[in-house]
Amino acid sequence: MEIWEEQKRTLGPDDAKLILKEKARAKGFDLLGVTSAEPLAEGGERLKEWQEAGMAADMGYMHRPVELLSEPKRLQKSARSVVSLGVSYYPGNHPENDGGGGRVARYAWGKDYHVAIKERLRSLRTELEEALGVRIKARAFTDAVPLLERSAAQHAGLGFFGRNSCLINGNIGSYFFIADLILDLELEPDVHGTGTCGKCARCMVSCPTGAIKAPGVVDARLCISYLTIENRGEIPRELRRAVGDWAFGCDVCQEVCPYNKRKATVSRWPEFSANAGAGQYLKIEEVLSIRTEEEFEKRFEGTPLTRPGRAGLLRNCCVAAGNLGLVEAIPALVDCLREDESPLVRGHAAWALGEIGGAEARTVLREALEKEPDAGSSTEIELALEGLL
Ligand code: B12
Ligand code: SF4
Ligand code: SF4
Repeated sequence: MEIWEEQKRTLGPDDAKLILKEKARAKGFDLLGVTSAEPLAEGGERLKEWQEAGMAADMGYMHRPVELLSEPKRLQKSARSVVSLGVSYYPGNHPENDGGGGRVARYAWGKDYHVAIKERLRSLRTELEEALGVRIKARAFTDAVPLLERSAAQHAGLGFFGRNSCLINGNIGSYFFIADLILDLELEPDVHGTGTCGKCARCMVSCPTGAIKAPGVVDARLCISYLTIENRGEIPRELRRAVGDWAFGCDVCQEVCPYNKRKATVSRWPEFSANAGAGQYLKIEEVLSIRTEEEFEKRFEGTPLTRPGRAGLLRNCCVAAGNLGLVEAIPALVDCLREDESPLVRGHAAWALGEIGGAEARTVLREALEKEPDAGSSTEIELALEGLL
């Protein structure tokens, strides 16, 4: 132990970083930068304002004290450096939605990134220990631990904050995950990332729900990504039409971004390609027919799509079906309305039937209203029927 401590002291912070950079590149990471473990002051202030404005919605983990999210030393007392890594997940563009599918955001086409990235992060840390001959105390994570990852990554020079609040890198755009290694090793810090959106405001204008309230400020309560992934309740009626065909996440504010149009290059990780997971579109009728948690877990195991849970994903597919006017989905929606154990699913199925319309939808809704035990779902059915008159 003491020998290791001695060796650690003699290491040049630059040498260690070079070795780390080489190894990270070989593991498939596209970006790497270092920042000190000092508090992320500006990010913390912005987070506080965001929380106070209610923009964190019902995400319990985003209501934690600001210090917990903005001070790396709270996560690891001995922390001296935060290594921020970027990995492109860009799997290409969506083909036209000719088959009437539920659209999946690009980051979720393939395997669960938490698992894929963490495996490589762990082996990166081990290889670094071997190369440097020192034992390193580290925390390795992506999107799983309370830390303002975008702020840390901007400090580490990975990019700048776009008006859509995403971190943009001048060479690869914004379709990349951020991963972190908090180390008890002194590494040479990089200069903070710089860049600018210039006069562009395309993301703000294009956001379907108006969720980008000010440059760099996204109100999660309105964001389709929140509504379809983190939200456990209903998708507010007034927002449903704006959700369009998105069944999981949303990419609009990144699709319109000129940095991505020019710079996005396809990920080198096979785990993130469409054929490694759920892919570009969900078959709406197939998802609507999933009745048990076991069936749901089996179908989406190992992908990010398990996050909203069975009822959440069926809710989303109901909304997409309604917005697509998907007549083929009527039988599956009718089954949801009659049989699904979740009032959330029954209520959204009623809404979708109301949107698609037609004599069959009206008959089924009337019949369902007589049997519906849940007050919220009954209201959904009544409103759907009113819209059909
Ligand atoms: C909560 C959360 C969400 C919420 C809220 C998003 C939000 N914008 O706050 C929801 C569910 C909506 C969401 C959606 C998405 N998310 Co998300 N999310 C997170 C999470 C867990 C925390 C984000 C957070 O701290 N929000 C609080 C606000 C206050 O922080 P912020 O928006 O990041 O804003 C920062 C800037 O304002 C910055 N800042 C500091 N100084 C300055 C100065 C200026 C001038 C500006 C403009 C900004 C700025 O400080 C703030 C704090 O860091 C992070 C992981 C993590 N632990 O960090 C992933 C993360 C941000 N998400 C990610 C992704 C991929 C997405 C989606 C693209 C997924 C999708 N396709 O559906 C969308 C993008 C939507 C969007 N435009 O942000 C990636 C982003 C990678 C990147 N290149 O930016 C992250 C980093 C996960 C990861 N490890 O890769 N997400
Ligand atoms: S992810 Fe979609 S809904 Fe959320 S801010 Fe971007 S464009 Fe708006
Ligand atoms: S679309 Fe324009 S304003 Fe929005 S993040 Fe990209 S460059 Fe910035």
